[in-house]
Amino acid sequence: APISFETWPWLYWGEVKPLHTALYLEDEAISWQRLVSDIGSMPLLPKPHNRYVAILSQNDYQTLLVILAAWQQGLKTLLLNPAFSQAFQKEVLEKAGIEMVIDPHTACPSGYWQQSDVVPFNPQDILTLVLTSGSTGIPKAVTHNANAHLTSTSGLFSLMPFSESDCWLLSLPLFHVSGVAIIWRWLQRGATLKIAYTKGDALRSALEGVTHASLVPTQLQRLMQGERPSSLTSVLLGGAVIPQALVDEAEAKGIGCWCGYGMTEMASTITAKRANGLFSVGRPLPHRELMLSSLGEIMVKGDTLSSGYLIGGKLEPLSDGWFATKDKGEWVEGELQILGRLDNMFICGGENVQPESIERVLSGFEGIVQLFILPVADAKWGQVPVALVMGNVNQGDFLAYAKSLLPSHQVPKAAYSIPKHLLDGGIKISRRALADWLTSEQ
Ligand code: 4YB
Repeated sequence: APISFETWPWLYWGEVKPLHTALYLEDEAISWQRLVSDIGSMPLLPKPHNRYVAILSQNDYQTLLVILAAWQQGLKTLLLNPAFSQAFQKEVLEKAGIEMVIDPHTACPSGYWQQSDVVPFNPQDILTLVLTSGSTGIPKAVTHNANAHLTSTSGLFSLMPFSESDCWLLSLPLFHVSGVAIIWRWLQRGATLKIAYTKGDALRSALEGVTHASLVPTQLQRLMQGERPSSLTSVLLGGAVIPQALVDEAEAKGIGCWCGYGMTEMASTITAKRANGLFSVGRPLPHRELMLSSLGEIMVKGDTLSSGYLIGGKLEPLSDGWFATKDKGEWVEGELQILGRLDNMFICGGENVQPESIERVLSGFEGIVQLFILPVADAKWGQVPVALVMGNVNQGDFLAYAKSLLPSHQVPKAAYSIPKHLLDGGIKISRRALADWLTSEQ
C-alpha cells in the first residue's frame, strides 16, 4: 500500500532509515541522512509573494538539492530546460507569470539546518510546473501537487513492481514530466535513485547497478545495439510510438518492458501494460479514466489530472471534466492503441492521412532506423506524403515497397535521408523541426 506521508518524504526516510543509500551519483553513495542534511544546507531561496520560481534543471545532484530545498521552503517550481535561449525563456516565463529564475549552480550552499525553514507538507499544495510540449505556440506551465504525483506513482506500482531495494536511473530530464515522475517513484518507495550522465552512449554505463529505467524508444533502440546491461530488469517505455519489434527484442534479451502512454497534464503514465506481443499501451492505471470520443479522440481524467495551467500568475483549469488529448486511439482486444496525433493528420486528394499509421507500416523495411512521414504542398492533391528516413536504405526499393503495401494517397512521393543531428536532441523529435529542415532543402 502507498504511504501517506505526513511530512516531506525525504524527512520521513531520513528518520526511518537514515543510513540506507538514497542516491548513487557517478562515484558516490548518498544516505538519506546525508540527503536531508544537504537539502537543509541549501541557502534560503528567494521567495516571491506568489511563491512561483523557475529552476534551470539539469540532471545532477546540485539541481535535485535545490528543487527539494525549494519545496520544503514553500516554493512552487517550474522546472526549465537550461538549453532554452534567453528570448524563449523570457516568453515562457512572461506567459506563465513567473518572475524569478534560479540557477542551482550559482545558488551556493551556505547556512545551516534550520527546522523553521521547513513548511508543513501539504499534498494538496502545488509543487511542480512542467511545460507542455505542444508543437505550436508558447508552451504552457502545467501544475501538479504532491497528491497527483503520489497517486500516479501508486497506480503504476500496482502494475510494475519497484521495491525498496531497487534503483531507478534518472534517465529522462527533470524538466520533463517523465523525469519528475522518477523522483516521485523514488520518494514514494524510499528506494535508490541514480543520477549520472545519460546522453547518447553514456546511457549504457549509467545503467550499471540500476534495476529500473524510464526510456523513450530511441534510448532503448540504442541500448539494443550492444550487450544487455546486466542489472537492468525493468524498463518503462513511453513518450512516443513504441515499435513492437524493439520491445520483442528487449524482452527476448531478458529486459522486462512496460509499454506506457502518458502526458504532462496527467502527471506522466496514464495507461500501461507489461509487453505481451500485441502493439498497444494497455489499459488505464488505477486512479485514471480514459474514453474515446465519437471522433476517436482520447479523453482522460482522474486524480492525476493537473488542476490548472499557470497563466499570467493565475491558475486556469484545463477542462471541466474530460481533458481532450489530441491523440487518436482505438481499443483492440481491450487494450488501447495510439493511432497518432490529430494535429499531425493532413488531407491528400480528399483523403485523411495519419502519418503515424504509414510510419508503422513502413518502418519494418530493411535498414530503417527511424522514419517520419510529413506532408508537402502539392498543386494537384493539396498535400502529399513524403518520407524522411534514417538508416541505410535503398530509396527506390523503399518506395516500391510502400506502393506494394499502401493505398496510393498514403504512398510517399519521395524519400529523403535525415541528417543525424536532427534526431539526437531532446526527448522528442519535433515534426516541426523536420518540416523546417525539409522546407530548407527544397
Ligand atoms: C505517445 C505515447 C505512446 C506519449 N505512443 N504516442 O513515466 C512515463 O510514463 C514515461 C516513461 C518513459 C518515457 C516517457 C514517459 C512519459 O511520462 C511520457 C509523457 C509524455 O511524453 N508527455 S508529453 O506531454 O511530453 O507528451 C504527451 C504526448 O506524447 C501524448 O499526447 C502523445 O501524443 C505522445 N505519447 N506516449 C504514442 N506510447
